[in-house]
Amino acid sequence: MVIRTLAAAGLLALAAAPAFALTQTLTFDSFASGDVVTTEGIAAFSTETGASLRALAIDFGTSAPNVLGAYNAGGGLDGFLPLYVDFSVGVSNLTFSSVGDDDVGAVATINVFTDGVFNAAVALVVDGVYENFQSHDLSAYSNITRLEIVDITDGGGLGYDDFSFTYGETSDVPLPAGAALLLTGLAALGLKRRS
Ligand SMILES: [Ca+2]
Ligand SMILES: [Ca+2]
Repeated sequence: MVIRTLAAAGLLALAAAPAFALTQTLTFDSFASGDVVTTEGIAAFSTETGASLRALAIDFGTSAPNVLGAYNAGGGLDGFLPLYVDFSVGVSNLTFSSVGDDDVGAVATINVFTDGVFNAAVALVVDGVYENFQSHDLSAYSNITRLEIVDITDGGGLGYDDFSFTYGETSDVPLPAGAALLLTGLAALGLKRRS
């Protein structure tokens, strides 16, 4: 009876335990310049069929040496190609940088998908200072599963870097293991009480 009450209290405590999150920042800096990038961390990167995304050594002074750039089927750098980012699990607190902006204001559209469905179209706004990393904050959205950066109009196109996010906030604790630990602990408590 005592154990059962303790177990119930313990399970409640487990359920109410603060959720934890892992953080990843994808920098493309572990690639050699020119390498094709399809995945980093829990993200998959893609663009139009036949084109590719590559790590590109352009030192903008922030996250050296590489940024992510799109190359067309002919092998030429083409910053107007769309960028698609798919996350293997939903992510939150997402920020990323665009680089190489030449124009001022909204120069692309970010389609945000959450829990697998389209949620919002957000303007990608830049300051026109080519050398600056332009940070974009999507922390208003939780459980982002896909980003599409499309309709790029910036002169010469854009590059990207430093996708940072958290994930695994719901529960990454394997329940059987957690429950086993809990029960072991409670059994020990029960034994102590009896002695
Ligand atoms: Ca980088
Ligand atoms: Ca540009």
